[in-house]
Amino acid sequence: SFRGARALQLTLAVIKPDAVAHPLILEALHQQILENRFIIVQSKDLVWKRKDSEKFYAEHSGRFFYQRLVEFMSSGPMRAYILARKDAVSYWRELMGPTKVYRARHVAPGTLRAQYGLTDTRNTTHGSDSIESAMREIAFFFPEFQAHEWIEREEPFFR
Ligand code: RTP
Ligand code: MG
Repeated sequence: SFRGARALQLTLAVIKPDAVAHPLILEALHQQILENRFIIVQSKDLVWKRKDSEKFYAEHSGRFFYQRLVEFMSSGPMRAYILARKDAVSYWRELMGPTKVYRARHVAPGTLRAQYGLTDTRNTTHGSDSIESAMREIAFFFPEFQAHEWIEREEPFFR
């Protein structure tokens, strides 16, 4: 309905290099996106240069895990998605589960990180943590994407 379409929200989801490296895990994660009724607005496979990685994670630059995070995220191909859904931002983060894999396995065993995560750094997926982050991160991964045009078009498209 008209009202329902208005409630759609965008988020940025990324399948990280640890998961893309394993075709069955990549496929399982993609399947989870579809089963949870996200609309895949755009997706692409890409590889980061070290500079991209450093820029994206600049907010963590002082942290002890920064170097290995930056190295890991530029170590091989990943897949980025612009996803749309009601409450997309929080819904995708719920599906991913806690950042730390041991914690995910303990408190949220059904989540993506609990099922497929390897370590606290190699934890399968990324998801924007707010609507503002989503807009910034979508622009980082998809500089050509016109979020405002998409939001205006969604009404007639989903009516
Ligand atoms: P993200 O930003 O990727 O959605 O993850 P998050 O909010 O759940 O976690 P955050 O604290 O923002 O950390 C960003 C990414 O850094 C890696 N990390 N490694 N102890 C570690 O080795 C460690 N802690 C965090 C993870 O890849 C995490 O997703
Ligand atoms: Mg974060």
